[in-house]
Amino acid sequence: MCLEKARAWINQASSIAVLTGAGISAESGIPTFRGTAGLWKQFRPEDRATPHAFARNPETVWEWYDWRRSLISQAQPNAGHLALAELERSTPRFALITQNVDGLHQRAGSHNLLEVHGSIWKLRCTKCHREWHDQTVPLMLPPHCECGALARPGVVWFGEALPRDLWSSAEDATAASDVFLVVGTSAAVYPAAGLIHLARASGAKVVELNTEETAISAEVDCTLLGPAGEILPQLLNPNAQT
Ligand code: BJW
Ligand code: ZN
Repeated sequence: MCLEKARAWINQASSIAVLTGAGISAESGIPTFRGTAGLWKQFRPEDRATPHAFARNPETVWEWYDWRRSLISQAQPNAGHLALAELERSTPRFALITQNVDGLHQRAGSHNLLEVHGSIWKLRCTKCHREWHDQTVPLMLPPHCECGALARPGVVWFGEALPRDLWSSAEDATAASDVFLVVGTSAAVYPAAGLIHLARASGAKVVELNTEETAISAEVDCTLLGPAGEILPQLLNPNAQT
């Protein structure tokens, strides 16, 4: 049974890496991107999450990000985020690689966190490239840098490179892992999804947690089907009932 096998692999592991996606925050009330209730059913990625969309219409893009900032500011980390923070405390080498920009892993107490798609709480100047944190909700739109130029959300849009140092740390942690957990991601977006292939090629046991089967289910060692907020505590808490 996957739950028992995965527990044994985790207990024996000295190095664990985890890749999370929007699904881990779904139980906190934050919409995912794909699927029937996903953001991409309402908005086209080309109109909201590309440099071209921002250049064409910064106000519309900022309104969308400001709405999401407001939603996230009212959300709380759930049992899945908390279970991963606890796993970090009990694992000698641990990295949490997240595609999420919501900051809920930090708020749950995770430290060795690699936000490979950036953070919705960061702003970046389009001219001098200065980056800063701003938790104001709502923002005065569109926000500007102290140099006077327009600011953009500090996230990674389609067609943009992931932050180089973070990405190379994510690859190193993946390649070094004995167990690689893939939580709440459709594994549709690259290069992040490529970490799953890297983990397998490096000999890690790969365990997927998702409410449904995904593009990578056939390639992983086992898949645990169910909500991350329920499955992660069951998997990681040795006293939990199964
Ligand atoms: C639950 C649950 C519950 C629900 N419990 N589970 C190779 C092949 C094909 C294409 C490419 C390729 N390499 C690059 C590309 C192009 C592109 C890409 O991948 N396109 C594909 C979509 C076709 N990639 C890029 O453009 C990337 N950049 C790049 O490659 O640069 C190259 C370059 C190099 C050098 C110079 C210049 C360029 C960048 C990708 C950036 C993605 N950005 C976004 C927006 C971030 C900001 C924001 O939030 O607004 O990132 S798009 C969006 O998708 C967001 C997410 O992080 C990302 C992944 O989504 P995720 O997290 O998997 O969410 P969902 O909704 O897809 O899935 C949720 C899952 O949860 C589902 O499976 C549910 O079942 C599950 N679930 N409830 C557990 N309770
Ligand atoms: Zn500036």
